[in-house]
Amino acid sequence: MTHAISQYLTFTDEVREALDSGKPIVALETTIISHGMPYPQNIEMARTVERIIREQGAVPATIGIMDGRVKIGLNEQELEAFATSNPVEKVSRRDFAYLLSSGKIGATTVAATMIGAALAGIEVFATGGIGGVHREGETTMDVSADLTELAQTNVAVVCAGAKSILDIGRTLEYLETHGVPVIGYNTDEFPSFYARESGYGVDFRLDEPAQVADVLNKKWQLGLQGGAIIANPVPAESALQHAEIEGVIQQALNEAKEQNITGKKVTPFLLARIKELTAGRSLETNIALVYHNAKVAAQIAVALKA
Ligand code: PSU
Ligand code: MN
Repeated sequence: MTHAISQYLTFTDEVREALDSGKPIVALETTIISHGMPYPQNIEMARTVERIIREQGAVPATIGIMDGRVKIGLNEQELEAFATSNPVEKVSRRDFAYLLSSGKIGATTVAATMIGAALAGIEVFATGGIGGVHREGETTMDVSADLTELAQTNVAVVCAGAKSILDIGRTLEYLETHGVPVIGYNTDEFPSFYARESGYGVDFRLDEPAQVADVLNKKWQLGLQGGAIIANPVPAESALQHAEIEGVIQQALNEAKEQNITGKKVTPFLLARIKELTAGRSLETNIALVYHNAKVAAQIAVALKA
């Protein structure tokens, strides 16, 4: 890493040591903590996810921006700050340099966490769901910067697919155009976050961490730039039914439109309304799928070092 880059990164001792000794590491995002879930479930989730990754023999690196630095790994006090501070900026690629310059606290999205992970040399990242092409995105042009990041940054993102607040078909078309492989982990169908199904297939199905690691190694060894999506469905016992969540999503989308919610506020607004409208059931599902993604991501990170 060049000095120009390293002067902006701060590592916890645990992550520094793991990088130096070639141990498997899994990156985690902070937007899911600051903007994706309410307190105190967010801090509880953030701690548990790190524990799950350690149990699998990998090291967690939760990434966020604070004090003009990209933090690669957060200590307990820093995790608390992301869980409780108000406001915390939501940082995507566009916002990244401004946040460093301002010294404000910024929670990184999938896109910005991929940037941080790649700068640090971390290849695997676990999250909940990715952003994508929004419904009516063909007219609003609301397409998440997560997709353009996946097109260019070499990090594998383990997620439970994309929420049906998005246009999943167009999201997959976008990923295909930009050469991002969508790997179904133990599934032939692309999952829709709360539900295990979406009606859309995946590009390739793989059932073992070593198989995923082999594809990633070959892709990157060949210099095929960009990330990959490892789509890991929510465990059946925690899943919601597609039909059951669809009405709630439609209502949340209508409200966002009525209230003229635009730009980066759209996704947090929809997430919060869905949680309210399902009386917290969606939150339980959300937490369960993040834990499952963390476990699978850690297994893939371990396989990549084997
Ligand atoms: N989808 C979720 N939960 C989340 C997000 C998306 O189910 O917390 C967050 C992620 O950080 C993702 C971001 O990168 O929202 C996408 O925001 P936007 O649509 O504004 O790009
Ligand atoms: Mn958007």
